[in-house]
Amino acid sequence: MKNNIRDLKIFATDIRITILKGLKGLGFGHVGGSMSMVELMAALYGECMNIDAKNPDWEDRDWYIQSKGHAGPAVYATLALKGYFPYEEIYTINQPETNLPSHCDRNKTPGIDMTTGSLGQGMSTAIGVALGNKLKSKNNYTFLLLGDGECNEGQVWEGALFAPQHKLDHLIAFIDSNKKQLDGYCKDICDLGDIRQKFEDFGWHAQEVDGHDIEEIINAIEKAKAVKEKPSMIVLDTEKGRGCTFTEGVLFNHHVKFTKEQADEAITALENYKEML
Ligand SMILES: Cc1ncc(C[n+]2csc(CCOP(=O)(O)OP(=O)(O)O)c2C)c(N)n1
Repeated sequence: MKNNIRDLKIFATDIRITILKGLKGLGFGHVGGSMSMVELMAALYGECMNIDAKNPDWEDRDWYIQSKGHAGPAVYATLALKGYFPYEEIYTINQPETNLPSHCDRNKTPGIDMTTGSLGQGMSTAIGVALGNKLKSKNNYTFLLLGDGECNEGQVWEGALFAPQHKLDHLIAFIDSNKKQLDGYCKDICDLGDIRQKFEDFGWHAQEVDGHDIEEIINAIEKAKAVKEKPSMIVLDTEKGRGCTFTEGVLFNHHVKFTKEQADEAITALENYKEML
């Protein structure tokens, strides 16, 4: 590993703090699904991705497709901390004239590789990018994040068939398996069953790890990079709303309203946690 794990945990905590700072002015947002994917952001942008914040369109960069586009605040917080744009822009999330709309838009935000929001589409785009790079004999990776609720979309399963057939071994996908979608538990709406096993059965190299353990995620990415002639799926066992005092353990925490006091309390708790790391 290039970085030590403590630094990556601090980075993850700063991502959570930045999400809250960014949404505090509005008092609402997709907090639940943003918080559950934070350790993935820390692993990818803190350790694993070959990127250059000063040159976001660099042709040979690793790509990141945020298919669950409603969790844009988690990506914006990460990009702000990495210096893709001035940190102060985070205070404009989802406000008029912003470069950081509620759902990700590649024409607005430096570092955003796909405009998303309609669930399922990221799978097709990530495959297109990975296939294009393979045809050009490039070695860069395409990383893709899907939600578990998003996996109810048929488009995901079309891609699940296509990627192994075309041996897209530089496509590394993740599912944020936080067990919930917009209006309840995934198992009550359209049960995915053993989603890791399903991707393995479709011909993917498929792993499952603790999605809040940065080291486990990094190790899984290293394993995925060593696999030849198969795309990789890494299922992240996560908790929706993780690490935020007013969403953790709350049943309906997909899109939440909160007060400035609640945001400040959550930020203080995270600052205290950071001190103890
Ligand atoms: C095609 C499509 N259908 C419905 C929606 C509305 N929608 C937005 S978020 C969401 C739930 C997504 O759940 P999941 O993928 O598990 O995301 P997470 O829990 O990680 O936030 C839904 C149904 C959408 N954005 N796109």
